[in-house]
Amino acid sequence: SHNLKQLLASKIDEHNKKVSTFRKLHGGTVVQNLTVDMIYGGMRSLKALLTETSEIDPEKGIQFRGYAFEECLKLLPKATNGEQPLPEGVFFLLLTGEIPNEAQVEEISREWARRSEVPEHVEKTLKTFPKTLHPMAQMSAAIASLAGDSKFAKAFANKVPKSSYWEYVYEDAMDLLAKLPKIAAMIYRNLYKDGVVHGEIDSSKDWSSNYASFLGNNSPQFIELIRLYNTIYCDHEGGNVIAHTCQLVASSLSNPYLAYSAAMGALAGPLAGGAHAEVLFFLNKLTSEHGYDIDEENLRFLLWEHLISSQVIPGYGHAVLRTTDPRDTAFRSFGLKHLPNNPYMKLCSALYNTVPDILIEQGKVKNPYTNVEAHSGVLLQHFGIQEVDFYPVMIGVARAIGCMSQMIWDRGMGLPIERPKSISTESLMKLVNEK
Ligand code: FAM
Repeated sequence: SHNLKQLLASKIDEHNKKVSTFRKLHGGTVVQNLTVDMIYGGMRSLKALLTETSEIDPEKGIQFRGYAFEECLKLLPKATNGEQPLPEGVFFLLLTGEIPNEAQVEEISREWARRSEVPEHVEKTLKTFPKTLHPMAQMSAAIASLAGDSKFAKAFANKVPKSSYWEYVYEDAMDLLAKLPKIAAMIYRNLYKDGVVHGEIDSSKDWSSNYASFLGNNSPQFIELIRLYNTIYCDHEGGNVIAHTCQLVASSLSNPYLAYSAAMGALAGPLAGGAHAEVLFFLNKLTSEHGYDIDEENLRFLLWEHLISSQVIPGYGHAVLRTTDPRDTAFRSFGLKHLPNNPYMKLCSALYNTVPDILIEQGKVKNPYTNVEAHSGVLLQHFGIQEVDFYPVMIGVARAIGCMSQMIWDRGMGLPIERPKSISTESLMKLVNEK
């Protein structure tokens, strides 16, 4: 949308001036010491990446441009008769740092509807894939196959000035976000249903409404869940493998489609996108052996048994956060309101009241409270999305909001190609011995 792009142009300009002054003053300031353990430990807690869109606060959870998640739930515009924020609004917020008004959100909905058509070759390609090909591999391939239409790639070939790169990345980002719901739905319907995505895009509706109906469920509650889901998973600062992959690949000025396709490869890994399913497997295990109504004493016993066999309780604990994830609080209140009688929801509540005390008693975890995955899978199951292999695809649709916002800023700020220095164990030992 025209206005959003203009607003962005002035924001980027302003920000670049601020950064330039800051770097002149502090370019040589030491931020943090690097230890040997950080190098061997997946660079955990190494502050070496720049992400403007969001940041995780250990006490407050994810903050989108400085707004805590609860504030976003309150402040972001809702659909008529809806209670959940429209993800179009969080996209506006991540891009500009401002809470949009309803008209600004509406403009993005219209723009995404207008750009939503998926090229025929992508649809055909998806149809030729065997049903055994994992949905994430299909998603990655479908996104890569959009790269032929990249406006950024064309502009780059035409040697546009570096200062205008972001404008073309913006165009690709808008196109990609517009098409993702249909692509996800095509994968879903091909793999698990009749192979037909029902219904045309309705340009009077919001992004999530169209997405929900493509998936095959038009119910107002499911649409609301999709709005909440996309808002919840839109961004998670920059160091997670999805965002980092996307940023790394795009830093070589590869086009947004290829960068996001690579990010989908990262999300496909069980350590990244597998957690929704882990919670469901755990609930299935409990209920298949003990039914749905497990009394508290028995539940405590089963949880201890599980822990003693050195397994983790999925849906609890966090690497950074030190309190209940506010995003889980939002999922949980959605569940309590819309599916209070769902037997899994009841079991989740029993766990919610029991697990933290047990984890505290066990004395190992840094955070005994729920993370974002504690209820996510239960909610999707309730509305008929039963196929756990598909869950990362849904995260992939949502996370494009954050990854694309940041990519527009990466190019707007003219960030260089990523090229950290690697080191061998031998050289590292030598370096340490010389100290
Ligand atoms: N149940 C049992 N033990 C747990 C635990 C849990 N839910 N969470 C952490 N621990 C253990 C952990 O295994 C470690 O034990 P060891 O010292 O024996 O290795 C100890 O407590 C300290 O861990 P920590 O520092 O508190 O957490 P980490 O930063 O190492 O790990 C998680 C963070 C999320 C990987 C971990 O809490 C976990 O495995 N949780 C369960 C799985 C889960 O819910 N994953 C989804 C995470 C989600 F938020 C996401 O990222 N999508």
